[in-house]
Amino acid sequence: MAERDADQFLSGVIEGFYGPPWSVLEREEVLSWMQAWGLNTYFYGPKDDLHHRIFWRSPYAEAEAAVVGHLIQSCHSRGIRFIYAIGPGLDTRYNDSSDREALKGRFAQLMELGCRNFCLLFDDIPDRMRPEEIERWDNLASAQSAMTNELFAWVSERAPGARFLFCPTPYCGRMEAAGLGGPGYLETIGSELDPAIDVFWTGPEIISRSITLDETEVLTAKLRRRPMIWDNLHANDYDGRRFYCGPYSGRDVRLKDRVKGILTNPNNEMPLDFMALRTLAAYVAAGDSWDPRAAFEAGLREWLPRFETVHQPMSIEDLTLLADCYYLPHQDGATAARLFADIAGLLARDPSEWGPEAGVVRAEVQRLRDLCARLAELKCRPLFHALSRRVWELREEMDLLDRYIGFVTDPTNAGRAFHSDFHLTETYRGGLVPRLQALLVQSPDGSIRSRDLTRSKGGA
Ligand code: GDL
Repeated sequence: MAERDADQFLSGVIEGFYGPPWSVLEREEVLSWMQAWGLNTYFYGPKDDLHHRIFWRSPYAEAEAAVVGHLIQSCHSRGIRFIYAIGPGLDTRYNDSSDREALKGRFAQLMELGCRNFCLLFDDIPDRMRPEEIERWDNLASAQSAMTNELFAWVSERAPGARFLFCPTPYCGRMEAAGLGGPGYLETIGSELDPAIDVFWTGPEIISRSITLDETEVLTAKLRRRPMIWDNLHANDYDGRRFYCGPYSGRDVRLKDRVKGILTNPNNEMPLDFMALRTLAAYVAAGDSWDPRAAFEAGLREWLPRFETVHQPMSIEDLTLLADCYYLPHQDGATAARLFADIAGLLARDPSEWGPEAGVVRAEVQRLRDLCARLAELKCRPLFHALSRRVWELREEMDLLDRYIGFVTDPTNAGRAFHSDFHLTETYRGGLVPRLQALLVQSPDGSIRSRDLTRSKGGA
């Protein structure tokens, strides 16, 4: 890796989600994309690799070590930096030297496998210390800084110039505002953590719609260094019904000059990460201007060949519609937003007032339903498997809408209630979770209250 490793802007991928880690083949494909598109860093931290978090003290058994070793070598052969992360925070004892020795043991094993760059993650852990730790360290930030500095010094002796990263316990604006980690946590990190260590930040939220230059400047002053962005924009581990293939957006192109790097923690389903990584790479390569929609359209043209089917070919318009339905966490893509508005506008009116636009909306609905069904014909089966369960649900809804609009526009059905044999209670939108979801209702302002209370207050 480059001599002045410490100065390089990091761009790339975090395998850092909850859920099944990627397979060897999936990682190889991600690396080949990264290599082709100029992303320089692969960050290994899948929450559910048992040795990453729950059993962080135990080294890998031989076969597991071989898998990680292969990944490290594969990164290096492609000129991609590999960073290994451990999350000891669930049960670490900050003033127990045997825990630090355990970490050194883990790092030593990884160094033998060729790893040089490391990270200690303290995200998603209890922000408490034991009484004896409080007595010694006073606050969590000091305890974590001391531990991280010791490990950084240990690694630096053996791998001079290697990158070392740290994820704070409050890693976004909302957590900081809530006082997670205790008062002055970030300022303490700023003053006590070795200045050569990079500090992660996910933006104002865990999943941040935007990350502004002003917020970043304030943070930089507190941390006494520019942050490293851990971007969860395309992460979907928190909602298995969705995935995101919209463009990298909500980040001014000048943000690149204000941070140490941008690493994205994308969808669990690797075949669905093409757009997340392609558009991040385009953003990293962009000059003074950044047009997310143009990057999206260009990315889709590159993605389209993967949608080869056994029968009717998928057009760029088809793929745009599909991708617009699964765009970004806070936003539908343009064609999906239009379709939703058309459907909602129609259903908001009494069917007796519907005119020819009902037929137009119905045709749009049928088109999306048929498109979803045609995905079963994809030649790339991993891509179909990744899409299948999510898109199934969309198809069901389109099918129901088609049947409903068809029923109510048929004058012979006047006065009759609509039923669908394909949408029966209990097997359609069924199960405990949807029933639980219906009990607490969330308003657009984010407030949540009991459905029954809402009804009685509203007099319904
Ligand atoms: C998180 C976790 C991350 C997870 C993501 C999205 C960080 C630093 N940690 O809070 O592992 O995938 O949210 O659910 O982001």
